[in-house]
Amino acid sequence: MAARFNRVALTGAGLAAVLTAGAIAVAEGGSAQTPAGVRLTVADPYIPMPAGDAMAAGYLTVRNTGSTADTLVRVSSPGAGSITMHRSTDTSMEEVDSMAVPAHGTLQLARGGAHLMIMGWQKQPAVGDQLELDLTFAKGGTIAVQVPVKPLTYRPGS
Ligand SMILES: [Cu+2]
Repeated sequence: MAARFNRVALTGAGLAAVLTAGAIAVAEGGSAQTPAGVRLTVADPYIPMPAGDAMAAGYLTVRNTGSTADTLVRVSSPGAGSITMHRSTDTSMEEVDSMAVPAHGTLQLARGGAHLMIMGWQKQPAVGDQLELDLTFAKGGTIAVQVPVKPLTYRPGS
């Protein structure tokens, strides 16, 4: 029994070390000893003002300038009860568990494509408000983004 517990503890320690290495790679970039790893930035986040009070979509672009692919595995917010990841199909949309962020690539959430579905707002959103989204990646850790609520007709760059 004791041996078995030891093994579990060791496994946990190994996992923590891997996560720490990932976090260092994000903070300091690549080095000679570690691969360039995962380097993530988030651009152009916005939420079109929802028509009703039920739900809103969230759009943003995740850029990975590192040489290691990553995966968006969870999105949460202190200001909303439920945030799910959706991809669009020809006729509708479906929830997915994760979204890939390729090495030297982008994950783009945009109108007509993949998006976040935000429900359970703590207060009715208004244009000009900001909602914090916490994006958790399998390797890159969690990035908190302040996402502005924009008019329904808003397009990034306009
Ligand atoms: Cu959706």
